[in-house]
Amino acid sequence: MTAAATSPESARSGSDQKAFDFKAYLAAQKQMVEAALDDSLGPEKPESLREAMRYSLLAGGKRLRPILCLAACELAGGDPQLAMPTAVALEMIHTMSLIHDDLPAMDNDDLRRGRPTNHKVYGDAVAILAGDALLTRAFEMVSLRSPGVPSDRLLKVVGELSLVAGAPGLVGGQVVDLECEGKQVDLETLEYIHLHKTGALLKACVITGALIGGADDAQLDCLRTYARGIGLAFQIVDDILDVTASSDVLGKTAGKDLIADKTTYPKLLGLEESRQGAKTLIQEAKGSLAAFTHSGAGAGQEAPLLALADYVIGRDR
Ligand code: GRG
Repeated sequence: MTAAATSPESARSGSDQKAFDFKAYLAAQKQMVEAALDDSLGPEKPESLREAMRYSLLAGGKRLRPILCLAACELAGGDPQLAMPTAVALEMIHTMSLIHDDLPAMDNDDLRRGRPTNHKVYGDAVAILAGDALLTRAFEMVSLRSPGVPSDRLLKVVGELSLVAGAPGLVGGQVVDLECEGKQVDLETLEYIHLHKTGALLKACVITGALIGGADDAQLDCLRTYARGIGLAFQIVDDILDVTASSDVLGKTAGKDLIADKTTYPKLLGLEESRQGAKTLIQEAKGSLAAFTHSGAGAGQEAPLLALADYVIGRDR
């Protein structure tokens, strides 16, 4: 498929969501994101580090995070191309977290995105350093490689990324997750883990995209509600897929939560109630976009975020 045949514009017809061709939109966005990711790592040295960074960054994946960032920028009335370096940065942070999560000292996994995990190929030390280099490159993408974006907006984006990558986000969620292995965990703690480990980065995708697009405070509030809903729903679906899907389809080891004796939504609530909970969160998330439907900059541009919310719950991997 050519980029022209599947451009985001050709995927949308006016503001009518029924006429929005999500499949074409997703394919076009993914293609653009893949190209930007490929461009983001130049001919740097040492070659061994570059290879390890590229191995995981270009290993495929749904690219949901960068696509959310671009869609939120557009919804806020901005040019999504201006948000591309930040979209790449978010995928770098995500990839770093996967590399570190798979290490023997953490989840100790052999398979990710359908291939051997980074440390299985390059060794633990290089995997740790490749993750570190991706994390720091993410900040470089925003602060030094985002032409055309006003610096006050970039500063806010840097702030969001530093919060999400650190103790108030991924690291904090991961620590509590590790501490809870093999223990009885209540729903409140489970929600804490997922809002930090998974939800925080998804929220940062939406908020940074909207910041670059020039969203005002009221719009950012609506988008925070949207992002919280899809973030939690995403993780509930992840827990469900861990017990219902195969490793082949997932591209990572299925049944891992059971093996590690982790508390999950299906374990606490059962499969059916978990599915229902995810559905409710997605309905609420979509409802929070109502403010964009008829007024303001970006009105009529909510179709991608509405469809992405449905994608979160309908995904099979
Ligand atoms: C070192 C700063 C620093 C942070 C790392 C390891 C860690 C702290 C956090 C773990 C975060 C983590 C791996 C959460 C799981 C999130 C999740 C459900 C990932 C799967 O995302 P998908 O399905 O994957 O979007 P693809 O491959 O499609 O991108």
